[in-house]
Amino acid sequence: MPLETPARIVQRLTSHGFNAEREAVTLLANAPDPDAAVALAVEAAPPDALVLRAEHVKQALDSSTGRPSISNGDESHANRSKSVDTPPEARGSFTRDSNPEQRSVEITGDITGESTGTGAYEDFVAVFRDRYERLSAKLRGRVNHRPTDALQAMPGGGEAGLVGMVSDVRSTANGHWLIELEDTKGVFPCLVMKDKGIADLVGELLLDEVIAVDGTLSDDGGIIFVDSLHFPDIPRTYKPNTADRHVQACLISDVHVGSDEFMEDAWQRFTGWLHTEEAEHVEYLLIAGDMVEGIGVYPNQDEELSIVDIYDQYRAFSEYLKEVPGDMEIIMIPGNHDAVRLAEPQPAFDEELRDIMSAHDARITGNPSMVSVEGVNVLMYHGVSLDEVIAELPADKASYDEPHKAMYQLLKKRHVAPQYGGHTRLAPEKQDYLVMDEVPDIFHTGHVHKLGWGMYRKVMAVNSGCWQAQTDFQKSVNIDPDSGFAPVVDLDTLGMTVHKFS
Ligand code: D5M
Ligand code: FE
Ligand code: ZN
Repeated sequence: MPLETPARIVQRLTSHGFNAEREAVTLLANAPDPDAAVALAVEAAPPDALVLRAEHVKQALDSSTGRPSISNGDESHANRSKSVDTPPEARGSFTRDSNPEQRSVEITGDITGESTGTGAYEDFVAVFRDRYERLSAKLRGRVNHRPTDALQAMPGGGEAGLVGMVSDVRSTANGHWLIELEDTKGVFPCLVMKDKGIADLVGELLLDEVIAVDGTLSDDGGIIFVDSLHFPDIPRTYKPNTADRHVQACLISDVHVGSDEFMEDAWQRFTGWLHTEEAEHVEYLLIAGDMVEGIGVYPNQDEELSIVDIYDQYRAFSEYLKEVPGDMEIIMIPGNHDAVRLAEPQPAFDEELRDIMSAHDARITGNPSMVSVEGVNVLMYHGVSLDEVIAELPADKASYDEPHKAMYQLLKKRHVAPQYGGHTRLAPEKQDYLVMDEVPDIFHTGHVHKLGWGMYRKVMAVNSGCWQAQTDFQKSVNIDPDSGFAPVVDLDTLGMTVHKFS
C-alpha cells in the first residue's frame, strides 16, 4: 500500500475535524474509490465524534453498497455479523491486533499540582538538601565516609572518605585538581593528583552534583588525597524491565509548530506512515517537549514565526496531533518553548492548553516525568541541561553529534540537571524532583535537535531529533539539526529502529 494514500486520507479527515483510528484509515485506503469513501464516512459519522472509528467507516461503506445499515439496535450484534461478512472494500487490508485492554501507562514523579516552592531562599536550601540526602544515600555504602566536621577533627595521615556536593573544581599551579566537596556540615578540599588514573574523571564533574571520594588525609589533616572517586551511577547489574508482548513506542520531541521552519510535509509523511501496516505495533507516541515554537523564547525569534499567537500555535499543533492514529496512546511533557514556567521541574500544560489539545486524548504530564509503559519505565525529560553538559564536558564525553553520551553523564550522576545556573533554571521546591531516584529502562530527551541513541549499562538513552529545519540562529552557530526522524523502540527487547521522513 503506497504511503501517499493513508497520509492523504488522514489529512482529509483532519480537515473535517476528525482524528481517526488506524483501522478506519486502512478501510478507507482500500476502498475502490478512497476519496468517495472518505466523503461517505465523514457524512455518516456521528456529529459529535472526535475520533472516526472503523465501525463508522464500515457502516458508511455498507450503507453505500446496499448492505443492511445499522440502526440503533444491538450494536455488538451488528458488529459481529459485519466482521463475518467482510465488505469487499476491506479485502487486502490488515487487521490490527492492538489490544487497548493490554495497554498500561502509569505516571510517577510528576510535579504538576505538587509545587510548593515560594521562591524563598529557604526553598533553595531545601531543594539542595533533599538532593544531597537522596543522592548521598546511593553512595554511602561505597566509601568509609565521615561528615566534614568529623574529618576536620581527625588527625592527619589516616584513611578518609567523604560524600559531598561538588562546590568547586580548579586546577592547582602544579596541574593537579582541587575539588571542594560540601555536605550538611561544611566544605572539605580533596586533591586529585594529575598522574592518577582517576584524573580523567575530574573532567566529567559538574558543579552541584553529588559524588563520593576515598583516600588519605594529609599529615596536617587539612585535605584528602583522593584514591578513588564514585558517582551514584546505574548499578552494573541493572536488569531492565521489558513488555510482555511485542509492542513499540515512538519517541519524538521538538515539533515546533508555529515556526517558519516547522516541517509540515515530513510530519504528514510520519503520521501517514503511522496508519500503515509497517507501524501496526507502534501503539505509543511519546513527545518530550517543545510542541510549539512559542513566543519570546530567544531574541529575534519573532522574525521566524508563521503563527504569532501562542494559543493559535497550540490550536495548530492540536490539528497536527489529530493526524496521529486515534487508537495510539500519546504521552507528552512540556519543553522550554512551551507555555508553562521555564524553571524545572516544569508542571504539565494547564487546563486552557489541555482544552485546546483535547481532540486526541493525550496524557499530559510534567517535565521530567517517569512513565511506566507496559512495565517499561521511561524517564521523559526535555533536555535543557544537555546544553550545559555539552558545554562543560570534553567533546569525547558529550557533544551535539552524540547527544546520547551527554545523556549517559546524566544517568551516571542520577540527576537530569545537575548544574544549577547557566542554561538550566531550577525552581526552588521542598523536594528535588530532578533526582533520578529509580533507574529508568529508557531515558528519553530532546531539545538539542540531534538524533542519538545508545545503551548505558542496559539503559536505552534516546535523544529524539526534531521536526524543525535549521533556524537562522542554528545556522549562525553551526547546529545542523536532525529533522524528520522517528525513533521506534521495541518495548519487549528495547531494540531500536529509526524511520526517516524528511
Ligand atoms: O533549542 C535547540 C538547540 O539550539 C538547543 O541546543 C539550544 C540551541 N539554541 C537554539 N536557539 C538558541 C539561542 N537563540 N540561543 C542559545 N541557544 C539556542 P530549542 O530551545 O529546542 O529550540
Ligand atoms: Fe526544541
Ligand atoms: Zn528545547
